[in-house]
Amino acid sequence: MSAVLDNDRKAQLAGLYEEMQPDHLFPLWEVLAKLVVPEPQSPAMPARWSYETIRRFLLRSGDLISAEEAERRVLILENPGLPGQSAITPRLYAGLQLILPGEIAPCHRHSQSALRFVMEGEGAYTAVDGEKAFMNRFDLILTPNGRWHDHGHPGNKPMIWLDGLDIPIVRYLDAGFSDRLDQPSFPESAPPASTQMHYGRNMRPVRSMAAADKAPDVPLFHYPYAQWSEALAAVSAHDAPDPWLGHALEFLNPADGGPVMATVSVGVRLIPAGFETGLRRSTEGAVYVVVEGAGQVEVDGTAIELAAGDIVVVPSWCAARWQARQQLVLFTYSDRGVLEKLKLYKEALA
Ligand code: 1HN
Repeated sequence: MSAVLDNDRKAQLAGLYEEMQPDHLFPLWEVLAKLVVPEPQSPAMPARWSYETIRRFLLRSGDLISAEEAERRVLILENPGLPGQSAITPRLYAGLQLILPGEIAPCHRHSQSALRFVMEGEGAYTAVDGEKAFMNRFDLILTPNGRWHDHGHPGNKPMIWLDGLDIPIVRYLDAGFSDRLDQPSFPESAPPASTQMHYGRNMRPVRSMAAADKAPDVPLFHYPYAQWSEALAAVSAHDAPDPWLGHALEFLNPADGGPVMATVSVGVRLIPAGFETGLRRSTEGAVYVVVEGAGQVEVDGTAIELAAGDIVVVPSWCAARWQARQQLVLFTYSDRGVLEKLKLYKEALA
């Protein structure tokens, strides 16, 4: 409320507020300016985590609790501006998960949609509705909402991946359900990589109408590094980089050509050595993983140094500029698809 009021009216208003409080009523004019802001003022802060630091604590957790006991042995990357919210942006979650040789992370399903991005190791799998995807470094694996999923590790070295989920979105929408299966692993339903062969080559199965069953909304759940890195390298060899993004590719859901999942958009970037992007703000809140290279990102005027393995968050409407000293390859996920669907996606470029 901006008007200047005399003390008598102020006191009367204060009395009024106090009297209406038991009836759960509150005057809009006291909060309107906070509710309707001229531009986004995210409570989230730009931040960076170093992989080596997280890894050290994660391995210590591995000595103390099993994947089975923990259900998922994960350290949450908590945004310093959102304490206690299990959130890296107001709308997204990030964590690093450790699975040790011989372990199983038991089968469950939930309304939250998840991605995995492999940081280290090989030989573990994620099974989605009983189909295993064996995971290699820098592969993207999805567990779309409502699908049964378990992880197992028949290999011989610790395996660590980034989990990106839409937990805050589902919480905000009061739409969370979950179940645990009464056995640790879902019974094998298809050979490993079966869906990759059906959907991962820019093709899809065709069946006679009598035989057609309904394909899931999100059929493909494994996007191997070997494929995306080849595409990104080819694109960067031929195109001029986008002035604000560098070379940028988005992973698609082959069923509809949209973001991989309704709530999470995922992509990769390549910023050539010596390249500096323009300053860009957007309403998406985005998480970045440095896959390779070195450089910095300036966020709202503060420089954040970037080295391989670093994880960085750029909240909504923070101005970001990327600079590559050595060619930077980034993995990124955000809520852009949600904002676009809701007609709330906006960018400002300088
Ligand atoms: C989950 O299901 C996994 O399946 C990882 O690996 C992290 C964080 C919150 C809720 C569910 C997983 C999760 C999660």
